[in-house]
Amino acid sequence: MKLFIAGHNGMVGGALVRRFQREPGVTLLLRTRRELDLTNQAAVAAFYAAEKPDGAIIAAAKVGGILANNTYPAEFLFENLAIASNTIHGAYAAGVPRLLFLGSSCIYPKLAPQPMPESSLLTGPLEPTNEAYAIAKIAGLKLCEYYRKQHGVVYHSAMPTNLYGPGDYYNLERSHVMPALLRKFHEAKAASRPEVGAWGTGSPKREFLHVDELADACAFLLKMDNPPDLVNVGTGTDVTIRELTEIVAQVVGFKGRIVWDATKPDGTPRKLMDVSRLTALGWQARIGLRAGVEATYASFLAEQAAGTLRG
Ligand code: GFB
Repeated sequence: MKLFIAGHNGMVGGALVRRFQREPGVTLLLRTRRELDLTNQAAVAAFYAAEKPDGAIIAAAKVGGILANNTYPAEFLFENLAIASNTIHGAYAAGVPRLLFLGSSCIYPKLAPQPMPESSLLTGPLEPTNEAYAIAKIAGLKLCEYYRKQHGVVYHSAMPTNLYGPGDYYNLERSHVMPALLRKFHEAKAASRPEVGAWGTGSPKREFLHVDELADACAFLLKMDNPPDLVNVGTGTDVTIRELTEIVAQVVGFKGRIVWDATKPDGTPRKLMDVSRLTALGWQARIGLRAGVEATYASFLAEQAAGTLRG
């Protein structure tokens, strides 16, 4: 199988490359952003027509944490819509039979029942801080559903919960909470600073999945003859942001105080995935949060030592 992984330099794409490199019979087709601009419809169409992959995983997206999503909604909507439409329609036009599109747990309504089943999609208003990103991801998953329904191609989607792991983005203004906390605690410890600032109130709850587990779930779904149109990928358990800060501080060895900045947004109060659909199909997450944070801190240190830390 010749498999195109769109976005292979990102955290998710990198995990997919590691996972599929050990999958017998798979040859990876990869393009950097410089080689192929996924927001350029003509370039994407020409790429698919020339390469004719047997399958594609769309892990390319403009992503960021709560503040980046809230500050740059025009870019988040436009770029992600363009990537979804070009990569999905382009695949169909070139006769690619199989495609897996990756979304996000923020596609579900702000006040969805917890845990959130796939059936809660489009049943209520979205969380305002990431509405733009969510609308682009909803458009992408619906494109897959409709191309499958109308044209018979096996295009389907997976919705991962909040992800973390090697290759994350550590810019303090734009990153997600986990890389931000790892970096803040690490730098405060190194400088013997007595306190670290964290955003919001600490009371929102989030579910965290190690990115290698998402890659494994993608491999599992790609092997199914008849995968569900939409499936949640998560651990099924969540923690408060305050609990997360305690775990990350312990792992890093920061012993000072945490000062909460309530002028920064909390975002959605809770977004725990209902993972019963994927569990019933036979896949479930195994990496516990503490072990995952320890592994990610080790990756952070290795990336920093190698000069490859992003952000
Ligand atoms: O990970 P995060 O940026 O995004 O923030 P979301 C999660 C929670 O952690 C929020 C708090 O309540 C933040 O206020 N937090 C505490 C921090 N300290 C920090 C910090 O130093 N940095 C950051 N970034 N947060 C994103 C969406 O939402 O989740 C995306 O904006 C996407 O669209 C992604 O869905 C998975 O979980 O709130």
